[in-house]
Amino acid sequence: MSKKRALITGVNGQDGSYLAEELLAKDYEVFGLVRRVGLEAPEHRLERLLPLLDRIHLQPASLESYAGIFNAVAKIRPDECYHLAAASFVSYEFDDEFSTLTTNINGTHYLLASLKDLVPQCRFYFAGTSEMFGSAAEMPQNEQTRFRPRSIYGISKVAGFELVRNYRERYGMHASSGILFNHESPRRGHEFVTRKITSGVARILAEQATELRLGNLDAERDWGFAKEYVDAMWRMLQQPVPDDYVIATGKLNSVRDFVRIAFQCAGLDWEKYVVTDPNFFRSGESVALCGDAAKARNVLGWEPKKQFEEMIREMVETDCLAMGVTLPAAAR
Ligand code: F7E
Repeated sequence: MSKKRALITGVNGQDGSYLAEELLAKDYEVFGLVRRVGLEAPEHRLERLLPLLDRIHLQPASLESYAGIFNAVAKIRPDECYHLAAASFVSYEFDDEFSTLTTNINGTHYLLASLKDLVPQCRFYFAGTSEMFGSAAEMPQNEQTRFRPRSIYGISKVAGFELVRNYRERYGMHASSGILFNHESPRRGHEFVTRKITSGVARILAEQATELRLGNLDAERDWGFAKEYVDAMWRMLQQPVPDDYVIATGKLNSVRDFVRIAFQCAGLDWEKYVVTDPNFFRSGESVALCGDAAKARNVLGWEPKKQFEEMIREMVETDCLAMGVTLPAAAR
């Protein structure tokens, strides 16, 4: 039997690289959509994919071009498509909200329309987000909770979510959305607070920095482990019927909690190093969102396993290793 073909957009991101690994381990043929510049300098732009480059196929295409997406889908003819690519940093939105909206909405639309015309039986996953809940009126949030996005990014994702539902209902496509709460790992981008903290700890330990500047330490998030969250994506596409699922841990922690544990892992007292900086505060951000993943547990058999502390330690250790420093024995 021929291998299943999976297409991943955003394959060089945190989630894309974990998903590519998982699908290769399941014997899929994996195709990743990347920007053309990525192919010019893979060692810089496709860093997370370096160990996989000889086992996956990379297809250059821009999410901003319908023709490019259509041609890529026509060439690959995937059995499963995981649409992870997006402008995803919440607080950039006010720098270029027009581009966040157009890229995220059109990219999703181009992909769905191409799949419908070329391979309508292809199963489709859309990366929704807890940012769609925004200032949600209830806690915790589940699949029935009304969306009230508070960011342009959240609005673009609500539009994508509705496109997916529309293609599912109107054209009978097997299209599902995951509503994923924050998920982190040693592969997280440095602009997000968790990686900023763990790499900051490593720099301080390596004596390359003396402080770490952060925004609101009281902000709370439901943080899970990214590798487990991509497994939930795959599970959604193996269901007989498409549907939408919240993926979350159901536990809230503050940025301060994350900071304290990360510095503790390095045997350091965080209060000596962390400086709050108004430049990193966000106005009108989402309230503390906390997910109820009961449906994913019951239908997909999915549940989060890695503990918050364990994930932070893994992130700190990886960043320290990259800086050439080891954690002090007492803190290990
Ligand atoms: O912020 C606070 C910040 O940028 C987390 C994306 O994957 O998850 C992510 O979005 C919290 C916020 O992620 C700093 O105000 C304090 O309350 O790591 P973040 P995010 O905005 O929650 C959702 C689910 C997505 O879908 C997104 O794509 O931390 N915070 N001080 C800070 N945040 C940053 N970045 N930098 C700070 O210095």
